[in-house]
Amino acid sequence: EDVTRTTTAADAVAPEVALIDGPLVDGVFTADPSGHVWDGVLYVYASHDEDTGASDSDEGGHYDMRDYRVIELRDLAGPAIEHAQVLHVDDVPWAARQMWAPDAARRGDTYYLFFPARDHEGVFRIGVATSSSPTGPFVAECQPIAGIGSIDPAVLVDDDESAYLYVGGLQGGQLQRWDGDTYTGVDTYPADDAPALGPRVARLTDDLLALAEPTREVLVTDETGTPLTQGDPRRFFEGPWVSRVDGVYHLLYSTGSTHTLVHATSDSPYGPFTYRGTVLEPVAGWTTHGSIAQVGDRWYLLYHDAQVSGRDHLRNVRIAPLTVHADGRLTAEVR
Ligand code: FUB
Repeated sequence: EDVTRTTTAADAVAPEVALIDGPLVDGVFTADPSGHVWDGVLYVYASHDEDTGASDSDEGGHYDMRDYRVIELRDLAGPAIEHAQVLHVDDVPWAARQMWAPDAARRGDTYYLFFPARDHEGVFRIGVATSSSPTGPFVAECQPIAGIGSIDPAVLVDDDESAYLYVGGLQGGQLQRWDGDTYTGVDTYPADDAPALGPRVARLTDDLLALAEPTREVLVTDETGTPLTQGDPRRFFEGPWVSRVDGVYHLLYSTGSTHTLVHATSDSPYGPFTYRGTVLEPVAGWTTHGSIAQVGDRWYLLYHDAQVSGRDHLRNVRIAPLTVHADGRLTAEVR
């Protein structure tokens, strides 16, 4: 298989900046984009969706991804370069299947790929792999990161170089089976009128390979400081992502069954975060998942949808301009 694939340049122009219109890459399904700008280049770390024949289930068994892709954008108008052979499940000793949403980080000359996968007992764990190149290939650590599980890792490297690892996803993502840092194997959801289950966060060690502290739950509240309840359509479901915008920490996440990408703000990477509203209205397909990245002086949303395939588990990564409103709200301009 080719290691790289290239799309044609953009055929649509946003009001101020030319952007690729439509999927960033053709001929391959990609999802769960995590965007990072390093040395002026936008790198998008993505799941690689495939139809392996795995059966559909409430636990997302048909999201049966086996490897990751990196999409490199030196110009937002294109072309986009897709790098394959970044990390494959067969090269991760502890992982059995379902390489779900990844993220990446850089420290010094080393690039880190954080990823979830089910282990050989069917438990979602978080792994880390390293490379000397932002486009891999990455070499995985032999064991998953101890003291943390579930899915959808996202790493914030703060201005003081402290790095925080966020994780979490309900239902197929198994967050409801964790009691703190212990996997119980039992689905335990709060009552609809009780505080919702939040994602978890912990600071990473300086080498980014382990937790420096136990995880803690990230609380999301309404504007009065009252925790969102499990029955609230705005509550957390999966896909946590934290970025600092104008000095404020923004937590993006998917609300799951209400299919909306929303955000909440805080003055601390640990929260509590105050719910602020919708970033992206529901897209085609059951899942929604996004990240934001600043290129030059403008912010962009990376997201996916299932518009091309019409099938929930075969998605395409896209980019849209993001407006940072004067009151701190974020909204994407999807055309
Ligand atoms: O891609 C598999 C799962 O779907 C991700 O981990 C979730 O965030 C959702 O996008």
